[in-house]
Amino acid sequence: MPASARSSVLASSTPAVLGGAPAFDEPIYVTRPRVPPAPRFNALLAQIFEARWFTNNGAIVRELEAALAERLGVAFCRTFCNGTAALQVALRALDLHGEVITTPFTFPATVHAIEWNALTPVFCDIDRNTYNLDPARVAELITPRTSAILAVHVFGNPCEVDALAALGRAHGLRIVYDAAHAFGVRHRGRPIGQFGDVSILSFHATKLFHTAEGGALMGPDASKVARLELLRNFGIVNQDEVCGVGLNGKLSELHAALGLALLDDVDAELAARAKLAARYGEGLAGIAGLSSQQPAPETEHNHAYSIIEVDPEAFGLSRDELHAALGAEQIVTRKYFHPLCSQNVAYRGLPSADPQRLPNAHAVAARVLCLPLYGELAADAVDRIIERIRALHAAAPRVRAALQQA
Ligand code: T4K
Repeated sequence: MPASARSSVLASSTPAVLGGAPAFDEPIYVTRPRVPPAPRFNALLAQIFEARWFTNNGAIVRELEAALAERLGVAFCRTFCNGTAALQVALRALDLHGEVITTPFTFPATVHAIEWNALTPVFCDIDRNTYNLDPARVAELITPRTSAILAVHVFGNPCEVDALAALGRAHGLRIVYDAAHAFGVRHRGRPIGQFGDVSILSFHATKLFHTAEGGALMGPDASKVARLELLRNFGIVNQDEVCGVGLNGKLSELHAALGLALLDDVDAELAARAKLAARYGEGLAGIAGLSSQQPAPETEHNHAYSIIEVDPEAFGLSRDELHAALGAEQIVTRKYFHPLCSQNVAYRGLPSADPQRLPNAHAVAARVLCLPLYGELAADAVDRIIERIRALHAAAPRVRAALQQA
């Protein structure tokens, strides 16, 4: 039984910051990685040891890539040592130049991959409700220097793919999707990896499907695969020729084995998350000052994250105060994605990083809180988290005073 499910639910309903017992006697993390059945993983390890082949396009990596391409409904899927390297290679493979329009409301890796390719990130504001790039604002930022749009399906919520594709066609731009959060999502009847020129996935341990560390590139057009493979492996063509500035982006056989052993359990993970997400939705409904990301229509969501947005006036506590008060309950929440990438010292000097140009991104980053959600989280733990959020709302003035004194 996972630790979170074992975690005893204590009796007191007085918030811990007001002197009550914490809701949990051990931390409930924002996420926990799923582990595969040991026999399945051990059998793959035995296969690796027998072959004495640990990396460099091994049999397990190839098997995982084939299985992923089929499961994700894409023409190709190639694994990487992490999602960041996959994104670096994606941008390099497309021979981009000049400026890449992107969102500031994302994990730092998205924007770093642009900068590592000696391209200039141009920050664009997000839609206030979906938290994704606003295509109307993107259109205003396109110049002759723009070569691509790097959009993020943030928290697994699909971007406005049709509007972005239209901009790409009209201006001759590449569309790259950071789909790090979007494993298994389908939108308008199509797998998420079929949109854009190429999409990246992250298989970090915090993701619903993972290889401890890992990532992938996937897309609808397999003609790019040879170039991606070249760049993933130092640019080595063969023993007599190296061309292009590649990196070492390979996934090891050990990591691939973890992924292959977990793949059969993804449906169970998705189903469990959907149930818990519905439970959160019902339990939190009607609490003044709480709302959530607007889900894209016609979408099979993967519930990669459980997101609430806190209106400090109506809820009575700010996002940061709720984060701190839940922390005292042993409920570990995250302020994804605060601070914005545009606030990073490396980027804040860019004209597009001016906060006045990014009002929605700043508003969202100040209010969003990510609650614990993962397949093995116990339903009664979700109930207790909801109950604590209600209790903190009910006692908000006293909670605020207690936090200020602490
Ligand atoms: N693009 C986007 C939009 C991304 O979100 C990411 C990564 C990337 C690109 C880059 O992909 P990678 O190169 O990472 O493959 C985590 C992850 O490190 C990062 O992969 C992820 N996004 C980001 C959203 O979250 P942190 O700093 O929040 O992780 P950390 O260590 O605080 O872990 C969060 C919680 O997970 C912990 O409270 C406990 C739990 N945990 C974590 C690990 C590592 C476990 O239970 N077991 C574990 O092994 O960044």
